[in-house]
Amino acid sequence: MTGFRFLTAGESHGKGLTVIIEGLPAGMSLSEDYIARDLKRRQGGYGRSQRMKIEQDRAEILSGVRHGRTIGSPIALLIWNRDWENWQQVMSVSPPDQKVDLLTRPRPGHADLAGVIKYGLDDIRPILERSSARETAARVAAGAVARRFTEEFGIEVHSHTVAIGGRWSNLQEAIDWGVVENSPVRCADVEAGMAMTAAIDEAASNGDTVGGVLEIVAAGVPVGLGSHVHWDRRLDGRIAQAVMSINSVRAVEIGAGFRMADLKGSQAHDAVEIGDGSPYWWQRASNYAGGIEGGISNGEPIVVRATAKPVPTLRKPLPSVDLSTRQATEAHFERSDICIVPAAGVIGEAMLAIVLADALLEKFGGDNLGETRRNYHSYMESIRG
Ligand code: EPS
Repeated sequence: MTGFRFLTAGESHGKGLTVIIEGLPAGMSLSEDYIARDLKRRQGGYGRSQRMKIEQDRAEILSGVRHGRTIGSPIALLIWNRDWENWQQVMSVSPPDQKVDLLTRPRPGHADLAGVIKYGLDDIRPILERSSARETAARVAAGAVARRFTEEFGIEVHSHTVAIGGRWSNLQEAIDWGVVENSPVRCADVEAGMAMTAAIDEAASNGDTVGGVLEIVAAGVPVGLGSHVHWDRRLDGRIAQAVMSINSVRAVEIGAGFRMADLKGSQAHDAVEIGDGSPYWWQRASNYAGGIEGGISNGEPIVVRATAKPVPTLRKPLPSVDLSTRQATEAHFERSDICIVPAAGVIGEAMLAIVLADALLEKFGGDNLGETRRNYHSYMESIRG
């Protein structure tokens, strides 16, 4: 990442989460209210834990913005953890006044066991705190800043839930994003959405959890982002890495993805036709490629799907071992989400917006937004002919 760079810091029950973002041009409008919208969307979704009732995530802008516009310097954001109050001893920066119990029963599916071994610890707590999906609040804040930038170029990034707990959306027609935003599971197929909430209820009553599939769509991406010339410049590779890095994600596909395995060459590609000039003089008959060919955006919507595994923290815990006694036992349980697929869609939007902001900056550069926009418009004019 050379255009849009960001780093997050923070533990799940520490004082808060911070992000530093670098690379955006000066002159872009940005507000805390704008970022708050995506943070709120991330906290929603049927099946979230009690933690979401405690937190009301809001990012304070500490730097990089003056009088409502970016000034070209790094943007620092801070999200306080309201739950910190209840964890002051456990997460105290200085040695605690009281004895704090060690966590020694790793949860299968989480970073617990491999983490304590790797970092040479006798307590799972430091691993759990940073591997928690709480970190994704910081990513969504960074993603909102990236989204604000991509909007300047007419790009819209959305997501919706395709499946939860084996209940699949059957929607054939175009997605109504308004329906998605009003659905408790962020599903465009209302009937399938009801089956998904029932699957979450059933898992909850059994002390279990469910995963699923989410789809992220970016419309309005110009042809020509990314490149075919090196593995690390390919847009599809960059998107796959970004989406795979989201907690719980275990598989990523672009366009027809895994379904390509069953198609013939004559069925799997998108014929090129003479278009009507909106936005180009050519058009595609279909979008099996999911908007990317040869690692380069081809002007069609970018379509990414990801599978999120069921949350590994279980009220009815799986067998584990105790690291202190070396006896067989059950995994640790504090509290847990039953399903995070709707939230994972919002986090996926953030990661896709970040990759697109990075690729836009790489292609169009610019130290102020006017310069970036001029470069973009002159390129678009030149390819429209
Ligand atoms: C999360 C906060 C966490 C979990 C969840 C995501 O809060 P706590 O650990 O205090 O309950 O709700 O984390 C996980 C699903 C996980 O596996 O770590 C959040 O803010 O999204």
